[in-house]
Amino acid sequence: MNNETNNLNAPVTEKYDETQIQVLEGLEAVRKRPGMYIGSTGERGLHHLVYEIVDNSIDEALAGYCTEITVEILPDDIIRVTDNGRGIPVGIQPKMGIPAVTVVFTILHAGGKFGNSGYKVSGGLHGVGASVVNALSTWLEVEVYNGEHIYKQRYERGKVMNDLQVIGDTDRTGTVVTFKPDPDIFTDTTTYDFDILAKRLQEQAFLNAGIRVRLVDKRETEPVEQLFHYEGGIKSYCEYLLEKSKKTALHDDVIYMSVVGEDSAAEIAVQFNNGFDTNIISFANNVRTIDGGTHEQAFKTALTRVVNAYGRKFKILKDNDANLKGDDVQEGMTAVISVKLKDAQFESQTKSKLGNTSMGTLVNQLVGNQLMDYFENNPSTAKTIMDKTIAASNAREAAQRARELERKKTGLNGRVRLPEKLSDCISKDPTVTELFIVEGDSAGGSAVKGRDSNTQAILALWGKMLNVEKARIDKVFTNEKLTPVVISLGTGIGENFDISKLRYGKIIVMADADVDGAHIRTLLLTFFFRYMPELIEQGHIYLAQPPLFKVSKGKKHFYAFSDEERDLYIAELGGSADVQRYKGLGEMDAEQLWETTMDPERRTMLKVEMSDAEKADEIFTLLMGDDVEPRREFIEQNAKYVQNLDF
Ligand code: TTJ
Repeated sequence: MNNETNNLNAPVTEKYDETQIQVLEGLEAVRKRPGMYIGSTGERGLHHLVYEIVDNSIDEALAGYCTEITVEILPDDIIRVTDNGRGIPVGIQPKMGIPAVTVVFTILHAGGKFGNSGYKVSGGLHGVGASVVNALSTWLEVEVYNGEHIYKQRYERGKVMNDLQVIGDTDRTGTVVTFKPDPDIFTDTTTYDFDILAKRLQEQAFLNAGIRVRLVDKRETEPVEQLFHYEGGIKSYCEYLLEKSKKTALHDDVIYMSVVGEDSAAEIAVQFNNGFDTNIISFANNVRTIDGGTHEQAFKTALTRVVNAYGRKFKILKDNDANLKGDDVQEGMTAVISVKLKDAQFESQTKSKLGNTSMGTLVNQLVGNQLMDYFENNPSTAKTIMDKTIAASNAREAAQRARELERKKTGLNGRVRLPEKLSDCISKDPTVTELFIVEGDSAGGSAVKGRDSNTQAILALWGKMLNVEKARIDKVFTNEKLTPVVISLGTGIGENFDISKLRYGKIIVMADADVDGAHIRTLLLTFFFRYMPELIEQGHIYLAQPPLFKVSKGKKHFYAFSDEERDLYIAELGGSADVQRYKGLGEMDAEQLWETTMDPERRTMLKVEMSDAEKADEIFTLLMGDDVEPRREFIEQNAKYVQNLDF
């Protein structure tokens, strides 16, 4: 780089004129389509201007010549960036015939030509440089301190206002750039947000260990200042992220790995905590790669491989144990990955995914070598990480088994498929819908025919099988018989029970008025109590009351629900009445079932109430026994007589 001082106040040459025309056309394009160069003209774009300038100072720091960068927000939201680097060269650039510093600020895409870090970012929004900032500023002034003189040049909306001038002498070196974003461009806002700038500058300080980055807000009378300085670099970043997460580290030292190649470099900091989240933050050439890419992928793959290899080598993993998975290793992990490379390729829509395969190879080797060494040299940390990973793996497998069991139990496999034995109603409004759980297929058939299909659904259960099993209630719970009930209700079961998903407001158990019917009622109530107590607590469970007798004479008939009632009707009809005893629901036709048991206008039902859950549990336990009588008593005690239910 030609760094000689020329006669800066010499008359403008012809060549200067030609260049100037090109320049104006270039920067005019930036002002016409600012979004193409800085992404947006909103708040993001406004802040992007600062990053574009600061990136130049960071490059100088990477080159090893700059240790301090100061960003000031001055009154009127004017930005000033100062560094203590070598200063932008002021000598005449041979090709253009104008000072290099003028080229930097007036020629599009000139940014990067003067940074000699070798890692300049190509593509994307980054590295378009100082000329774009200049083009989008009402005015911009640059001062260069080269250890001898202070040089200054001013631009307005990208146009050179004066030749580069010497304005004084100095023994210091550095660059000062001051600019005012153009409100004609940034029409949303020209107000800077301290926190937005702070976050980005802090990130840059973490990524460039040792550098001092200061942010000073001078807009108010009392200036606000923050200094970002981390000797630990990305190790400090990891510690900072842990602190922010409020989790506890599982090991004191952050694991750090780094490699510097010829045209590339990679460094990784990792720490595990007692939480469950994974936080991986990756960068390429100091640019955040939100979508990851080759560096991040290689890190994850190599990490999993090393953890498994270590586990096998030291028999922490048994021969027939399966390999630990990436997700298990990464649980509760914070990692910062920072890579630098020539000709970085950025992919994905947002250009925030690193594509260079060579970087995958480098990171893979880095982790493969250095992490294994670290584990072998720090066995207690290695053991802690192994234990955490195995715990995560066990938890994941247990959760998987539980999900499968749940699916088996409820038959819920993603989308709900209603049971075959359910004849659903038309309405989906649980404030009006009812589910009749009916014993036996033939009764089920009558119920389906007789019902009001608008609001009444019928679930036919079991048939005769249950009688064989008698009181083996635990078997009933675990086998498939209650599955259709759970699916029909829609609530799920146990831990996953959700009453808001209940598909029917009334669940009516309709069983025969005999001992077997009582048995079935008890089984169902026990099931509801154990697995869906809210259904009982919130008054959703009812017992249908089918008649025991039909008393008829000629065209007249009455249904009787007790012996006393029967005798009453016989007397009323005068002696020779015909008495039919219903042994089961199956003996009634659809019409009869409707008018005696199902019609909301005429039916009688018992509402099951559990005022004292603890006491009820005891009763249920009692009911598990072989005696039928206590069960019948229970039903009588816990069912409240309600007529013509309408609530
Ligand atoms: C380039 O190589 C020769 C010595 O100077 C190198 C250089 O350009 N250094 C440099 C540029 N330091 N700081 C900058 C810089 C600082 C700001 C605030 C803005 C811009 C555009 C560049």
